[in-house]
Amino acid sequence: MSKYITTPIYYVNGEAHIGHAYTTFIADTLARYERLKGEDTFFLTGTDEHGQKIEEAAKKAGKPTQVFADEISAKFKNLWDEFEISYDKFIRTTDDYHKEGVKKAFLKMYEKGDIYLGEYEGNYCVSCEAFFPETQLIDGEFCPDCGRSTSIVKEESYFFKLSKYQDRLLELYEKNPDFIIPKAKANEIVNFVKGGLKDLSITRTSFSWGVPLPKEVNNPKHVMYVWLDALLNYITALGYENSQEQLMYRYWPAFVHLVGKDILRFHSIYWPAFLMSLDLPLPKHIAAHGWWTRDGEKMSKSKGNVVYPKEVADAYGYENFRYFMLREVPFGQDGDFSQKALIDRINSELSNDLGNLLNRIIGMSSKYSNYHIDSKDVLKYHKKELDAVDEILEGLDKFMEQVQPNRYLEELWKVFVIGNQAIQESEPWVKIKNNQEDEALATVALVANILARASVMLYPVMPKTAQKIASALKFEIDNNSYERFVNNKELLSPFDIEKIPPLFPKIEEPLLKDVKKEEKKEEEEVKQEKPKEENQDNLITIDQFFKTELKVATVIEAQEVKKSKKLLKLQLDVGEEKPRQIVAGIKEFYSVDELVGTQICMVANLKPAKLMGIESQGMLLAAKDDEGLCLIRPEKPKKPGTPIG
Ligand code: ME8
Repeated sequence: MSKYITTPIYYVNGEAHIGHAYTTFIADTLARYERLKGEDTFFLTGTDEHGQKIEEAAKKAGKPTQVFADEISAKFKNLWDEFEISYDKFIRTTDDYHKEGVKKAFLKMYEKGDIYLGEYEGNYCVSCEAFFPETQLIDGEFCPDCGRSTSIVKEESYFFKLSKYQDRLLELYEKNPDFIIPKAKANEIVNFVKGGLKDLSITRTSFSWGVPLPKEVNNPKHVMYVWLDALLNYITALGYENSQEQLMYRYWPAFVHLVGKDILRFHSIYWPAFLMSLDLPLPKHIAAHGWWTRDGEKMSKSKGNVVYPKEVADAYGYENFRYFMLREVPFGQDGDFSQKALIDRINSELSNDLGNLLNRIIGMSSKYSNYHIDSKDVLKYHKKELDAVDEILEGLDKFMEQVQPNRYLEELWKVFVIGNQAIQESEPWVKIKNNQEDEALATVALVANILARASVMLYPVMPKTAQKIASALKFEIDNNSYERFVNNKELLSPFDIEKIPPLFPKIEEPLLKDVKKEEKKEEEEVKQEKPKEENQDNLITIDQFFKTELKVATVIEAQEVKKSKKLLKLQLDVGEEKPRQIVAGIKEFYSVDELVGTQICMVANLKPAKLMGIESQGMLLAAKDDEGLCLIRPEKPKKPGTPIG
């Protein structure tokens, strides 16, 4: 049976970060695993290049859209090449064959009566390229996914009859409980579909950077909605309706589409519905992973805390980084990147458990047998240990099938524990002295065989490292060695082990600059610079001071700003006709309840500004030091609006 594995195609509006790397590493690991087993495998990745978001990003960069898309797409491809990602095809949605395939699919759905012309009005988020019902918007305006402002878009649009497929979709989820991985995520989707599916607007007239409709439809104003265009990449890459179509017969339906949790809905509802409309078989799994943060915080360019895969890989090693990402997080759950966690895993699991085991047998065999290792007595002295290892290895397959690389690695590591324990318990250094050479050498050979089998299984996650271990043990990792050592449990033929340098040198301290420490340093520098400024010309006249209108105000209402850790929204009585609204960063220091009814002091003539999209019409006065923040308040109650000065 063939296995077709895909990543999402990445938007070309920014550089790849660890979120993209994570999906790609998992897909690459699955593909390598399948090939190792001898499965006919096709692994697809690529870039998603149409839509308003890309058009706007190109404009901002001052480049023609295609040139901009070419540049960023090439960056993704180069990055994956540096990581030696073993994709079979890199698709770009601006490729001609893709655009032709998309038009053909549209026409098929149109001729079938699944597409009709209507009018769409809705709240559109340009960043997510998606419409959201009013009920889902935050504060009636902001996108529930990314928090950015949405705008009302009204336009003529073609619709796909998604509602027609509601029952078939529910049947799909019911009959195939592992269609969505992990299962916990399936409930959300089932409930969403049960809540009722509206027909889906699948064309746009408000911008032009997209695939035009097929000429038969004769409506050149429209381009295709980017998600219809994007999802179809999974079949156009296999030559859907063109001369390469034999790939379609060979690999479709996909074994798994790997996605992030934010795009699960598109893949588990829209995509199967499109395929049903095209009368094509459905993918076996949609596997959705969680979200990565850095040091517990959401990554964002403005915070400057985005983790770029190449930076981490250059500092810590490509495969160490890849191992960390796959091992750190149970598939489907959110994960946190921190240098501490990465260093801990490198030092304890890679260096202590695995690297040391290899060093130990290189060291012992150099002393006891001039590097020669012979498996002849392994079963005599260590059958129990080898059986335990094989039992673990036999259980690994299901973890890859269920897309649980972390569980796969967790289990695999148990065999290194068995190897280390065997050495500890049989103490070959004592046996050698007591003339029990056969037994001592059998322990060394046991560990060599454990490492041989385990390195084959480690290969999908750490290909080069695994090959290094194998070459020290004088074999190559490929389908043949998988058959020999893992499937048929063959023992290594006699060989001379190669003395290789330690695979995982210990890491003493963080190798990347730490965002938080850097921020602190900057703050310190700013603080230290301040007195200099004061000594210079920063005295003001009394007139300048009175340009600032300071007033007493009473808090009449306070509310938390959703999705913000710091902000509260206050309604203040400043003695004016209407209350003033202020957004202040005091949520960590004051609760809503303790503010209402109290008085504060404020700057009343500041130009209004927007914070998280909410207007703030002034600023309150507060003092902040290392111990926290306190509000500046009148000593006795004063009439709201009383001037200060
Ligand atoms: O969504 N942690 O592209 P994309 C984990 N073009 N994963 C993350 C992440 C994070 N912090 N940030 C993003 C698209 N991702 C579409 C796909 S497929 C037909 C079209 C993941 O470049 C995100 O969940 O915005 C998604 O799976 C992937 O990166 C691509 O995101």
